[in-house]
Amino acid sequence: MRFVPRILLVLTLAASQTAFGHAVVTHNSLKLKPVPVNQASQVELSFNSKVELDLSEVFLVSAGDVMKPVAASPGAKPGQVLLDLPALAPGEYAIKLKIFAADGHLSEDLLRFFVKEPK
Ligand SMILES: [Cu+2]
Repeated sequence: MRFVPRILLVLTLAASQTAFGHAVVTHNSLKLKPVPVNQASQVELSFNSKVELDLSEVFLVSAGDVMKPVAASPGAKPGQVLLDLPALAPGEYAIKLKIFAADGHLSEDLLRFFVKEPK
């Protein structure tokens, strides 16, 4: 039992290094505002830290794992990034992120979303 506190300390340190210093998506507009059908649109992402957009890569992933680069520009607030999506047919898509935080750490994320015909 004497070793348990030390293991917990190591786990806590590892977890905090993951939580701080890396760019993590804290908000994305996909949940609130669905991507419209056959119409160019913009997706808003917020990160927990400043992002180096020049070093980051964003892709739109379509059926069959087809990847297309997506233009990303800084938003008005710190850590905010705007993505320009092309007009999309109904279907399942994902946004693949390779984001460099201001501290130079790379983090990857995949945001899945659907484009649905309005009812
Ligand atoms: Cu980091």
